[in-house]
Amino acid sequence: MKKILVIGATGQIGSELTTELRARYGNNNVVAGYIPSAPLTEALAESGPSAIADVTDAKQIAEIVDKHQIDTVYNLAALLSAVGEKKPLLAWHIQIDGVLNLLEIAKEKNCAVFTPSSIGAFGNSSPKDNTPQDTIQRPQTIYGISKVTTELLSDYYFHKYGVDTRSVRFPGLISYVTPPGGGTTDYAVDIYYSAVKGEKFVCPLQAGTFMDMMYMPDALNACVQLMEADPSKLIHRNAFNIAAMSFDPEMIAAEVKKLVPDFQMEYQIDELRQKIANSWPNSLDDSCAREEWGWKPQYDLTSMSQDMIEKLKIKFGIK
Ligand code: AKB
Repeated sequence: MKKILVIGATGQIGSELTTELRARYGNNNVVAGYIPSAPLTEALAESGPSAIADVTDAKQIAEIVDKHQIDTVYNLAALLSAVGEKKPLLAWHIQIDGVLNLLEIAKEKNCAVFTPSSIGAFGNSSPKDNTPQDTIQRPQTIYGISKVTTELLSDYYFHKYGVDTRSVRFPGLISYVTPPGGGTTDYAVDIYYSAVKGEKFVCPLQAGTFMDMMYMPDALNACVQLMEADPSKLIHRNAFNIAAMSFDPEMIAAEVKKLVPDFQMEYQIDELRQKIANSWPNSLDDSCAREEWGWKPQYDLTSMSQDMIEKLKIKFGIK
């Protein structure tokens, strides 16, 4: 049985991934790593072991790995794209120094490592449509720079030291459980919350801004499926393009309106987010992930919207 540490277990992905991993591998085999400024929920604290795990503190991470005999680390600590632009040095510290700490520990203690990359690892000079797996990556944000560096380090530690590094380039992730914070794709989560609460949604991105998005259950499956994949089949050790759907604000608003007929949206453009979104791909080519480890998403915009609205109504007790 695997012994897993999730760093960033209270974040948007980590909170659900920790629960999913505990269900698959047993509660006691998954340590929820968190920092005091983002404390554990009662559910996470009570369902299995936990530890303060600041990825920038190498000694602390090494001690957790030793104490719990960890063999696999999911590292989800990150500042997302928009907030990273406001705190670039902190983003660098967490996403470069932190990743390097972890890879050194993984090399010494023989752990597999998953640190996600993102569509943010591409930039203005990357092909916009059906962006290939291997292409130009010159991002304009510190978030993107840190993700490209993580990809290169993952390759380096795999080829030089045999560390079992695996990763995906996540699109915008949509979930009704833990809200994201400080991302460029967050509008595609916020829109559902506004619709269910009967509020007018103020969209920060222009109509016609296309980006790849994914429903959280597919994202969680991607993490687990990739970490379970036959290593001999994996040609890419930096990060795989994965995709499920691509839409712009008009398309998601139309889908929401089908389910909440009174829904209304207006535009108030956030310049920083718009600039970042303009530099990212419209859609990714995920054929390498499909071929090398059988990636296949379950949700499209319609089925995701139905589930989001249904689950949010339950969450807020709305009939
Ligand atoms: C963000 O918008 O910063 C993230 C991402 C696409 O990596 N959701």
